[in-house]
Amino acid sequence: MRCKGCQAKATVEVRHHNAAYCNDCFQDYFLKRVQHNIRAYKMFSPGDRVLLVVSGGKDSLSLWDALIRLGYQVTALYIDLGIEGYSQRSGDKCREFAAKNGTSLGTISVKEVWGLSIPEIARKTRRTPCAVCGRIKRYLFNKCALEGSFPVVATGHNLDDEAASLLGNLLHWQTGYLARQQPNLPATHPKLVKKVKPLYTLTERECLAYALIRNIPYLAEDCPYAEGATSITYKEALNHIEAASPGTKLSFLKGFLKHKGLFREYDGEVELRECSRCGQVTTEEVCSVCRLLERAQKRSAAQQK
Ligand code: Q46
Ligand code: ZN
Repeated sequence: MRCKGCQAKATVEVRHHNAAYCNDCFQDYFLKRVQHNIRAYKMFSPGDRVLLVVSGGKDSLSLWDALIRLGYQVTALYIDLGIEGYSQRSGDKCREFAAKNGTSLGTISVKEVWGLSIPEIARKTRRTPCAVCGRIKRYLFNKCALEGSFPVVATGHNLDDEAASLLGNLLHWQTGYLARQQPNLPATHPKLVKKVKPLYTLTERECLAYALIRNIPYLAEDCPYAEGATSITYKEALNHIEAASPGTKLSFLKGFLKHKGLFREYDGEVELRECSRCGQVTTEEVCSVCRLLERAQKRSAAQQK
């Protein structure tokens, strides 16, 4: 197969675009897609300070690399979840990337902030680690962005993540989530920072190819709690369809975004206010993270008596 860009021998096949590229042209293709997504959804401008949440995996580190190369003002934030072994190894990859690129990395540790790690909070509140983790990560990156006066937070969610999340929301008719699922979530309150996903049209495989070509030191292992997650089942189902009909994942997501207006009426006008304890945005008197942590800390104190 020949490279679509320069006719040299191709190394990466991009089946959903019916194309193949050599290593150099694939990097150009990847950077162009990221740039296009940022512009098409008005995610941020070259002068904006962007807070990028990195996990040590191929997606967020590839995005970090791409944003640096595209000349954006990016600051990375690593959230240490306190997952034994895994968090140390994922943090090491982020630190290695930062050192290799002569850039800095901000870190916030869940255990240092609240005295308990994600698995401990999950155990004490009898929740699944992922349910606790998602909520706490969103809370922390919004807080860090506000404190650092960043107008926008970027995450490394890719096409596979977005298509799987769309499939899950449709299967369960989560109309509220469907109304809000988009690659650019504007700030709807002065204390909520805009959230964007510049990789939303790039597959997991494309991010992996970019990371390998760029020699990015990413962590290849999955979080131990990812096993058995329903999102993985949805990804597998979509991969199965994609193999038989390349391009389905992308057209599924793009078609949804085009017709998203159909779900507008479900984007309930909820009244947002500030949590009476921590000041973060919530719909109730006390935010869900403060309530969760209060329960976990009470149980922790009771067990120590
Ligand atoms: S890190 Fe957290 Fe994921 Fe691990 S505990 Fe679940 S949500 S699987 S992206
Ligand atoms: Zn709170």
